[in-house]
Amino acid sequence: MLTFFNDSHHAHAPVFEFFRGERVPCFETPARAEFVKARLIERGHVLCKPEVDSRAVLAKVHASRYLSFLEHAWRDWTALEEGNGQRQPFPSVWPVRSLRSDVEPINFTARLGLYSMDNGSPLSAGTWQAAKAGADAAASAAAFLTAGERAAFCCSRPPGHHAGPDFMGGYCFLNNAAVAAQALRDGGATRVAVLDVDYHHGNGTQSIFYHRADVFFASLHGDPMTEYPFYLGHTDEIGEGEGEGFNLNLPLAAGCTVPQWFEALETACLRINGYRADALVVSLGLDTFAEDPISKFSLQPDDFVRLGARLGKLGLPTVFVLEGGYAAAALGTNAVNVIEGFEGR
Ligand code: SP5
Ligand code: ZN
Repeated sequence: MLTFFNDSHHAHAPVFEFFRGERVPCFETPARAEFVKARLIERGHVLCKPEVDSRAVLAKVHASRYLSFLEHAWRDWTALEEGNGQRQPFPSVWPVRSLRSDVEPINFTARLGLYSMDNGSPLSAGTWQAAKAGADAAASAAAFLTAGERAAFCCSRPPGHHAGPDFMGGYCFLNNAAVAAQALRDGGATRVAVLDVDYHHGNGTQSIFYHRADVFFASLHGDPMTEYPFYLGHTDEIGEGEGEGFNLNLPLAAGCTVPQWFEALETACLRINGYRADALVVSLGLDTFAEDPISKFSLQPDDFVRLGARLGKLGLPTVFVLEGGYAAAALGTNAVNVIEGFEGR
């Protein structure tokens, strides 16, 4: 399968995140993408560099004031104080209910809070460069599909599905899956389905397309009553306005069985068939893996082959976008298993 790899992913390398009140090493590391790359090469897949500039598409899925903040965040942070280059910025205040989010403050930390859903998405020097190259990969993959290619895989990090119209969160900054879906629409696809199989609900992607009928969003994920991102991903979220009926959430209990997971996958696939999509974007989180350090589903490496095979049966031009998955050393095998299941290898 044609694959896109953004070499500048290395530029995004924050050192620590907060976890249960402690500073811990980041779960979302550069090594993740390198493990996937190594396995792709080993299995003979073609690696391409992203060459399409996603800026025009980004402007359709993200707010312009958010994009400008993100592009200049590191410059602004390091200009604040000597030594900030060696420190990570974190938000400490958020405009929750009754506070204003229409006015952008001047204070850096206040702006960071305005554009963040959590304190778990640390920025580093090259965050914008890495995230932008990941979005370029998604746009490049979509361009190849528009030109007639059957499928493409984007091995990009940071991930994207928690990033909403105007906020970062959950290690995500730019919503690569949304970029792929929008680019497919712009390339002439009438209806695009986005299927999110990451352990965590794809709140960002859902929000971006919630009022639209031209992009159907379906997600299977850990129940938000107990699992991140907590505040979205319930079954009664079916879309709004024009988008009503074009959003499907299938929350599953943390600790659910593999057959239960595949049953939900089947439900999502049947709905995608009913939607008569002409292209598919898969938010491929691999944190459903049994050994994942932060998640509670129990898929085994062979189950990823089965996942790929089921997706292949949909018979649609497909862009795979890598999302989560934190058992880094197993990511290569699990990602390639999906691809090879899809290809019927
Ligand atoms: C893209 C993606 O997978 N983002 C996930 C972000 C999750 N961030 C919050 C992590 C909280 C983990 N709680 C784990 C409890 C493990 N014992
Ligand atoms: Zn995840």
